[in-house]
Amino acid sequence: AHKFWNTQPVPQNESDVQEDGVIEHKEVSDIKQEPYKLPSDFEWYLVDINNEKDRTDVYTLLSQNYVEDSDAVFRFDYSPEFLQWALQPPGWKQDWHLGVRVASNKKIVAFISGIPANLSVHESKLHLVEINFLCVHKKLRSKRLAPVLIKEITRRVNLTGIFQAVYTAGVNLPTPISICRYFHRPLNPKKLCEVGFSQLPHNTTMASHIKKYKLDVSFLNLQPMQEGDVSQVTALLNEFLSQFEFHQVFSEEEVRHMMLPIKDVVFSYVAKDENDNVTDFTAFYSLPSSIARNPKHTHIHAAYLFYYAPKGLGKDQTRSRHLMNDTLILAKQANFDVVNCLGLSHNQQFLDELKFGKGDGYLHYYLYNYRCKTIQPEQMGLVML
Ligand code: YNC
Ligand code: MG
Repeated sequence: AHKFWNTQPVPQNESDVQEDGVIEHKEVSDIKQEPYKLPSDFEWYLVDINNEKDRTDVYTLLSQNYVEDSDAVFRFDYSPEFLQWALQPPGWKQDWHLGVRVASNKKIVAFISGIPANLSVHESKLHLVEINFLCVHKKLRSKRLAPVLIKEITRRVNLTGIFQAVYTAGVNLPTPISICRYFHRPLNPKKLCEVGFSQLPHNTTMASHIKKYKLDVSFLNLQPMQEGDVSQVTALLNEFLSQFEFHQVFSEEEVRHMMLPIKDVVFSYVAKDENDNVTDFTAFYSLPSSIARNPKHTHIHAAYLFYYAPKGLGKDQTRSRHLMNDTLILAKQANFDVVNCLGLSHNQQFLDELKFGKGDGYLHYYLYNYRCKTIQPEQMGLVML
């Protein structure tokens, strides 16, 4: 019984996904012009993410109220600079940076966002929005505010002629197109034990635990990605991703925005051959988690594996392992405590060998207003922030 989701154009159960296609056919002229009503005392507010005050206000809401682990110890702490980057890819709209404020004191107490993207789903091309950063202040939970945020962003997106969305969540809703497990590769195993993120295995000393995760040899001469690499990275990445049943499709402008390095936000590297052509690409983003009530540490500094493309497109598994080994070394050099990733696309080629451990969490992928036969994790080529 999902009071809200049962009213929405999403498959209501697994037996409803035999054939791909649009669920509900709508037109812009069918969409109402007036915003949905909020409870009195609250008002809609379009966030200006380039304004420092607004950016800090959204950052504060998320840093205190966004996604936590099941024990409420670790909470995502996306930085203000990260949010400024994540919310402004080519074609972004302020109309889709939707906040809710308390009318009296103008405090931002809820948020949801959308950004445009292109996906390929079993060979069909979808121009849609990625929905992310849905958050309601802890004091306003369970009051059915989330469905109002979802309906209002849907209305705003529909008014631009877009009728599909993709989103991910830790929770199970009607109906996942794919479920991917989280994996974790310790870089600072001692700290991860001190904060309770990992446990020292029985019959193991800290010294041997630390030794296990040492990284020494690097294989490829990875260098920070530069502007001049954008067109070759776009071609290489799109070719790699096109192997998967479900994948994002990038324009050069999107690669320029999403993949070029930004200090403390996104880290990306290329390997080149003797003719200076890009042969391999790898990227990760910085997403720390704050730690509740720890005397010694305030944050886990986590690098999340973003997109990559090895020479040979993953047909040579050794190359994939070498590329990821060197990605781990670069994350270690940048002072991250752990590299996290999902068990999707070709990641099984290196997870065991490079000592990633299985996590407790699973990420569910969903489509809005599009039916899609279940995607196996190894056929998933979309990584969201
Ligand atoms: C969730 N994560 O099932 P039913 S992920 C979607 N995504 O509805 P209330 C969710 N729906 O079951 P609360 C959801 N979590 O009765 C809950 N729901 O049909 C559903 N947490 O609403 C839930 N951020 O307001 C139920 O619940 C209804 O006050 C209950 O608010 C929920 O960004 C939430 O995990 C998540 O801030 C805002 O708990 C709150 O609890 C919170 O009474 C911590 O809501 C942070 C957190 C979610 C991260 C994310 C993706 C969101 C996708 C939203 C769906 C987009 C659809 C496509 C729209 C565009 C379409 C076009 C074109
Ligand atoms: Mg609520």
